[in-house]
Amino acid sequence: MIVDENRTQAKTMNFNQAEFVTSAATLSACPVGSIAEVAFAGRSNAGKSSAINTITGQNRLARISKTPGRTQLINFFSLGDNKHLVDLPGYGFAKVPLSVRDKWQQELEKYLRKRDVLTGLILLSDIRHPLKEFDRMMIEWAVQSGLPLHILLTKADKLTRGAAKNTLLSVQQEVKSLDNVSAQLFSSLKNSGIEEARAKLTQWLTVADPNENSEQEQKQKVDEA
Ligand SMILES: Nc1nc2c(ncn2[C@@H]2O[C@H](COP(=O)(O)OP(=O)(O)OP(=O)(O)O)[C@@H](O)[C@H]2O)c(=O)[nH]1
Ligand SMILES: [Mg+2]
Repeated sequence: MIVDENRTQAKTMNFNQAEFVTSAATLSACPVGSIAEVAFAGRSNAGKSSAINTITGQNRLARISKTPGRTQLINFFSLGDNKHLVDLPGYGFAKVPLSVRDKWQQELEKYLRKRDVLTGLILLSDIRHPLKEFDRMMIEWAVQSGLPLHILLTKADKLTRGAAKNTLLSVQQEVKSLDNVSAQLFSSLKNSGIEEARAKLTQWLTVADPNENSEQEQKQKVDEA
């Protein structure tokens, strides 16, 4: 019996048809009814918003900026079927007033701790400064929380192919012993790494879909009959 996973996954994940839903300043303002979401986290300016645009093939979906601290709210993008990609404010940006930053960090932390439909974290790290202190904290937290985490080493175009590969290998080496932590190269400028990132998102968001399972089960029953 063969279940055509590609067919069902392609049906679920309409990356190109992603739509902006809402910007939430607090956990309680996050959309109700979401059944699964993957959040994009990382230092300010790492390329989170750019990656969401690249993965969805839409240049202007998430706002990007040369000025760090551009994304100041928790932004939700729908992929249909109540599944979402979530663009988080960056951490570690010094120029935002402390009071504002504390508020973000608190809401960010609340979101990460309490959002039970969160099924995975994409951690973006500039390949020229991979895995700084906050990134490591995020990885440690994800592992402790049992949340899968996938690292995008962003702006891979800034290094030669060989240097980028070496950085990837050393990051992979570093996370090798951790459960459900993986890494890949990514460049929004060169549109590279898109398929690998999409595959990870599809895997996480499809597993979380009860309808998808029952659809597969139904198909299985038909095939077995
Ligand atoms: N060369 C290169 N530049 C990139 C890439 N991705 C993003 N950038 C640039 O990096 C800057 C920051 O990108 P954003 O996507 O806004 O970063 P962010 O992580 O969302 O930043 P905050 O919202 O401030 O946390 C922008 O000037 C982008 O054009 C990439 O793959 N290659
Ligand atoms: Mg941003």
